[in-house]
Amino acid sequence: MAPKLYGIAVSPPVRSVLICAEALKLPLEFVTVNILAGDQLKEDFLKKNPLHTVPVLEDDDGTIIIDSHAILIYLVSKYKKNDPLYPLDNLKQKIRIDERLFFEGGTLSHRLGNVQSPLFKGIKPTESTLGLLKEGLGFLEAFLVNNKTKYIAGNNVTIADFSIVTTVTCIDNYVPYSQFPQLKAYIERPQKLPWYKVNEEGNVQLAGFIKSKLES
Ligand SMILES: N[C@@H](CCC(=O)N[C@@H](CS)C(=O)NCC(=O)O)C(=O)O
Repeated sequence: MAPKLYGIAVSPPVRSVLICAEALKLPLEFVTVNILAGDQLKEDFLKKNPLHTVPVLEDDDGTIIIDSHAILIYLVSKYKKNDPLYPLDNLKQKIRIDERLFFEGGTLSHRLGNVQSPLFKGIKPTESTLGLLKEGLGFLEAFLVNNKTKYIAGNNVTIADFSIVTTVTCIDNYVPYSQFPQLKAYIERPQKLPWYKVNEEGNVQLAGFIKSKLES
């Protein structure tokens, strides 16, 4: 049985997992949880994930994982062990990927959430929350400038790119990444790869939603 992925395509972390499945050619059973309609607060879903966030992965043996970064690690480690996307057998490369994933979850997504969650409740971003988001993009620019790599954790695509690309293309609606030259060049690289199409539809839908909220 294919693992079940609970989520909705407008969510960047859900899209990072969809991209990973596409890159691995792994079939997933997609179960829509419409967070815009409050489905994530229903009792059945809260039993799976008390944090009421998507994505959630439920594997066929009952294993439940409630964080996109952990899901990315799990899928590659289980279904394509030691692939360059997440090489368990190469500690130095693996730890760089982990570091970028923790940065994405702990800093970048967190700062995006501080802009986006209030906006969805009708509260516009402030100079301060936008400033922190811009600083977050600046950190990515510094990683790329300092390390001179083509991708965010080295010179090949890894699961860290799946996570960073979906978030940065969403942040673009608030703070354009094109003002950071290395970041711009980096984000354009995966856009040419076959799996990138998975990011597009949900990203466009979310952009429309953000625009309408910013203009209301
Ligand atoms: N750290 C989590 C964050 C997931 C997250 O914040 N998801 C948002 C959508 S992008 C969500 O489900 N929000 C609904 C809610 O908080 O009720 C991950 O990467 O999986």
